[in-house]
Amino acid sequence: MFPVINNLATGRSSEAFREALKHIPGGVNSPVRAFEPVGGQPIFIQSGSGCHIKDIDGNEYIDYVCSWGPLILGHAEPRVTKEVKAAVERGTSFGAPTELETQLAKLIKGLMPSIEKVRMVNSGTEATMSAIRLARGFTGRDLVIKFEGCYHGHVDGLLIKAGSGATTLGVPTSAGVPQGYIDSTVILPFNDSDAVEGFCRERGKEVACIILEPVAGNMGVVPPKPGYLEKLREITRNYGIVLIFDEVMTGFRVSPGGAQELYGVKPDLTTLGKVIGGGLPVGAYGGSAEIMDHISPVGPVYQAGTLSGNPVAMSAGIATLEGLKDGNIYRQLEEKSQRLADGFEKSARDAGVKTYHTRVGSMLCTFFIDNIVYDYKTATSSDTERYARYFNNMLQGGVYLAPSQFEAAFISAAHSDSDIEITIEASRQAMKHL
Ligand code: KE4
Repeated sequence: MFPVINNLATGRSSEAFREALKHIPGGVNSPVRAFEPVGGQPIFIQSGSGCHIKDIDGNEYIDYVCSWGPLILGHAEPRVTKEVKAAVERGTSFGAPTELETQLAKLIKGLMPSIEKVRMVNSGTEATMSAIRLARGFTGRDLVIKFEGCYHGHVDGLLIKAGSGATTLGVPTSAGVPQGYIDSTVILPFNDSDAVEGFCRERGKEVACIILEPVAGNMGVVPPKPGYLEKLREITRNYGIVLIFDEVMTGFRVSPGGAQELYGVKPDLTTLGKVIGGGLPVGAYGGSAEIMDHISPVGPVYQAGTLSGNPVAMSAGIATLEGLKDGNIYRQLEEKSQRLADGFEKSARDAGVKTYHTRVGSMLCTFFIDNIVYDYKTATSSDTERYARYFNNMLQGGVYLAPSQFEAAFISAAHSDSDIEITIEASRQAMKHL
């Protein structure tokens, strides 16, 4: 049965979007939600349960956005919901320490041994912004190396050749970023360690940090080439550069200990978000005590936040990480993700559609391209119009993918075998009707 849903342009979501446009820039509070790159209008969500979301017209979808990664246990997960409700009833915020912050810090440290101390913030952006300031304060150096297509939130100095919505909406280098920031940010191609080695040979002693997504998830999913992360670790050690793994997306997603566990490469600092908030606003950055003790009030690098470590958000994060301790979850995520990736690939092949598929753990991507993808240049040569048609065919088929080629699809513990089969069938139909 295809299409399943056909009131996307005429229903209540359309009215809600018109109303939102009067009050909110683009009608959305984050650009990637706007649907511009895939045409049409965003659907307004009424509720979510497990791996399903329902829009305000009553249409139901199998969700692979999962709030852009946080909901690895699914929507309205019973344990998370219970802990959040209990926390709210004890008071939502005190602006004073609670034991919940220490509890979440210990859970994070237990899963990422490279982290000896961790500071909670309220978003991935705050985490990366703070980690960079810390690296600069710790080294006394100014330059930051980032990679084309990696996205680290809307930090001024990193909105240069950035991925995610910045690339999707055609502004990889944002307006409003002062020249001084641009001069202190060095952009190199992802997955090219020779480029890093060459730059550091000339100016390595001026570089405070290298920040990267160890698995890029904001230009579509682009895994590191074999040996790439190890080489960056060697170069940064040689030049006294702080290596920052931005694991906001990969943390507790690609393995219990994130990409640093999966690839066996320990960074100096790690930034986190998404999963550690379980759907509430939490970010964090952490690393060796030697570096982290440069942060106020211990050291000279200032960083603060009214709601940092908020007890309600901490409760959601703790319940989520505790929920991930179920030994079968990662095995099941791996199996389901592999089956879905195979199904997507076969649906394209059987329809004669040229695609390139990538997957690391339970984050995956289908590029509409007839060659391999290993960096920003190859990723952005994908046929985004074809992706848009595929996205809309899948949406009409009751499957909610990221409304951009340059994002990831996420699988949660709540996606059942039946959901995966239904999704594969929807993809077969969507590919045939491209
Ligand atoms: P937030 O400030 O959005 O919490 O986190 C920024 C961030 C940092 N680092 C990585 C690797 C990230 O993926 C992100 C945010 N990811 C995007 C989706 N690709 C968030 C979605 C959005 O911008 O609305």
